[in-house]
Amino acid sequence: MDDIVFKLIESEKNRQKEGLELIPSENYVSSAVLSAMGSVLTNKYSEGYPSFKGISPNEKLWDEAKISEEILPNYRYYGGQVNVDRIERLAISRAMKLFHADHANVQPHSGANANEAVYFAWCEPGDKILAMNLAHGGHLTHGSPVTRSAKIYNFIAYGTNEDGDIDYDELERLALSEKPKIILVGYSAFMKVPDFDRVAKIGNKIGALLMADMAHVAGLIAGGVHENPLDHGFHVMTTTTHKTLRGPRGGLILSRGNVASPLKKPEKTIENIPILIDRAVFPGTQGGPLEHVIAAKAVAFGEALKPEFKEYAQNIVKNAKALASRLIKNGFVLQGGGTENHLVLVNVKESYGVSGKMFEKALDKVGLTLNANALPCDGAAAFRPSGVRLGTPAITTRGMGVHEMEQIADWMKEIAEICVEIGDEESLDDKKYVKDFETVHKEVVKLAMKFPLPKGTV
Ligand code: DSN
Repeated sequence: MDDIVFKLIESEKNRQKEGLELIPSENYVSSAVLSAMGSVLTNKYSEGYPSFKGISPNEKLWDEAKISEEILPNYRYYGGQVNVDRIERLAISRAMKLFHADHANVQPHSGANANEAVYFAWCEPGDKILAMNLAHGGHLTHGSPVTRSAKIYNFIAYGTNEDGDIDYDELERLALSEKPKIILVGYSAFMKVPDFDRVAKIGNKIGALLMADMAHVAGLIAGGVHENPLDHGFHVMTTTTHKTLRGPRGGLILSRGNVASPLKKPEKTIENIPILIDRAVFPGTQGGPLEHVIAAKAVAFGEALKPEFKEYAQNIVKNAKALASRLIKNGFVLQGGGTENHLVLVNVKESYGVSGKMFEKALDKVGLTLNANALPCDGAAAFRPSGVRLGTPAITTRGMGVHEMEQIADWMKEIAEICVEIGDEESLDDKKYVKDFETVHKEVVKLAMKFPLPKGTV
C-alpha cells in the first residue's frame, strides 16, 4: 500500500461522509460501479470497436444473455479482446435502450472529449456552431475562447431572456442569418427544460446538425422526468456519465442514424452520423478506451434501467423544487425564479449583498459544498461571480427528502447572515466567527451521518 495516498483517500471518504454535496454535477456511485472501475480491465489496451451485430438499429435485440456469451469478429488493433468486447457491447446496448438511441459510443473519456468528437465528426475548421453563451449557463466546451475547439471552429452564442429561458427568437434569428453547421442546446447552469421541438424546427430549415449536451440532466432523461432530445428530432446527444446518471466519471455520445462498419470512410450525411462519430472518437480524437470505466458505465446504465431509478429521478426534481421554494422564502433571489430540473442558481449578491465566492467559502466551513457561479448580469469574464449553483442529485442519492432540503435552505440563510456581519471575504477566518461556523457545522455533520453514502463505498 502507498500510505500517503491511501491516507488522503481515507480523508476524502470522511469529507464525503460528513459533508453534504450540493454541487449539482456530482453524485455518489454504487459499490458495483466502484468495483468495476477498480478492476483489472485497466490493464487492457483495446483501440477500435467491438462488433455492432445484435445491437445495431435494425436489430435492437437487447438480448443481454446473448451479448455476454457471443464472441464476434471485431474492429480492434490488439488481441485478447474476448471479455472487453462483450463488456463494451453490453454498455452500448444498455445506453441505446436507456436513451432511445440508434447508436452509442461509450468511449469518450469525458464530456469535453464527447463534444469535441462531435464537432470533429461534422465540421471543417472555420465552420460555424451556434451554442449557448457560457455567461448565460452554457459550457466552456461550447465555444469559450480559451478552448481548443474555439480556435478551430467559429462559435456564435445565443443567450437567455429575463425569465431565464432560452431566447428562442434570438436563436432563430442567428440560425437563419449565420447558417451554422451545428445548433447546440446544452448547459451547465440552466433551470428550464428546453423546447427541443422548436429548436429542431429551426435547425431543419437550414439543415444543421441538431446536437444536445445533456450532461447535467442525463439521469433525469433516463428516469423519464426530462424530455429526451432524441425523441424530438435531435440527431446527437452527448453527456457525461457521472452527474445525475450516477455512473463513473466519463463521457457518452448517443445518436440517430445508420450504423455501418467503422472501417469504411463514410460520406458526411446525417444518416451516417453514428459512424462519423465513432471515427471521430477513435482514431480522430482519442487513443485507447478506458475499459474499466466502460465496464462501470455498463453497470451504471444497468442501474438506471431499473424501476427504482425512475423514483430517484422524480425525487431529485421534487427536492430541487422544495429547496428552491424554501430559499425564496428565506430571502434568496433565484435566477429564473425557481427550477424545473435538479439545480438552483442563486443571486447571492442581489439577495444579501454577498459575493458568490465568499458565500461558497463560508458554506465550505460548515460542510455544505457548492460552487460560486457567474450569472448573466456578471458578463463574460466574471472573476467575482454574483451567484452560487447548487443541486440535489447527490443528497437525493443519500435518501434525503423535502424536510432536509428545508433544513439546508435554513442553514444557507444563517450563513448568509453571518457573511453580512463579517462583511468581506478576507475576514472569513477571523477568530470572532469560528464559533458561529462550528455550531452550524456540527448540525450539518449530525444530519449527514443519518444519511449514509451507498453501502460498501466508504
Ligand atoms: N464541470 C461541470 C459542471 O460542474 O457543470 C461541467 O463540465
